[in-house]
Amino acid sequence: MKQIEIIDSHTGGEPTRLVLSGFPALAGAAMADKRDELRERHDPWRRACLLEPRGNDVLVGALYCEPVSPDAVCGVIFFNNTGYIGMCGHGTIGLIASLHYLGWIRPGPHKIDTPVGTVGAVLHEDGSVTLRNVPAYRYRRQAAVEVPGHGMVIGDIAWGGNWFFLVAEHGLSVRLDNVEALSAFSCATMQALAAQGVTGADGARIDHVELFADDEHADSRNFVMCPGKAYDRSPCGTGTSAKLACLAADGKLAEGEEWVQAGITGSRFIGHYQREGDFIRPYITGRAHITARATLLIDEQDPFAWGI
Ligand code: PYC
Repeated sequence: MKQIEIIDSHTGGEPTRLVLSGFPALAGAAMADKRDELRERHDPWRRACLLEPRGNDVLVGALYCEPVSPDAVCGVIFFNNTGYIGMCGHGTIGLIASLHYLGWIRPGPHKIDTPVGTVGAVLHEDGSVTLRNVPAYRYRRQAAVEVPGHGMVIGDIAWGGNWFFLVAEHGLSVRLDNVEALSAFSCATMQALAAQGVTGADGARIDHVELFADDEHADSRNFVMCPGKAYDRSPCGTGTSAKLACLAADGKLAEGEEWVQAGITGSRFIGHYQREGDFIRPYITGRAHITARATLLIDEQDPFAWGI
């Protein structure tokens, strides 16, 4: 049987499956080239690893790769139930916690190559991790989209390592007991954005929708819908980065000031930013816990060997 070595973790409730070995070797000088090769030539491996019967829709995969830059500890390609995502904040925190669990890294600063750029991560002595994300920015303020069954929805479009549509006025209760309605609304919004040609820069598809509400124990609570129709159980590292970019653009959060972002399950990330020209540099702190170390087996006789 084919074997895939994995470590599972969760960051604020959102799972990450780190693939240590077993996938085909990927050619390419840049992480984006390796990601494209995985997508175009070896996508069944993503499916086998993440989809049922071995996985589920919520899992985010992280393929451990050799670094492409001299000072990075590794490279990583993130993927989910439907395809590939540029960056993943909770996944990077899970990756660092997993490498620490293996004894491959020690507390301190580390660099990681991703398909959208090199990110930094500081592993603290208490096990928490501060991600230094790729530069983030708000692309459009108050963009409008007509969402069938809901009417006109207004939101900001921002890049935080993925493209986000951030909505403050939606009329929904942002609580765990309302995820069905939140999911239906955000999926409808994502479809409407695509259908009406509302995109990120250079026509990029907006594949995350983020809804906000007040929170008693944080500066804000969010609900983040990911591509593939699974919502983020954590506050979403790239989503919190996009939020920081909007707060900075609106002059609502000063450079270096702390922002506590709660997610729909009540877990929290702490963020701040530094200005870098027209961009901001987001820093996101969170914590991951290891949940399993295992070997996935692929039996070629199994009709569902490569996922459902
Ligand atoms: O934490 O950036 C994140 C993320 C993206 C998709 C799921 N989580």
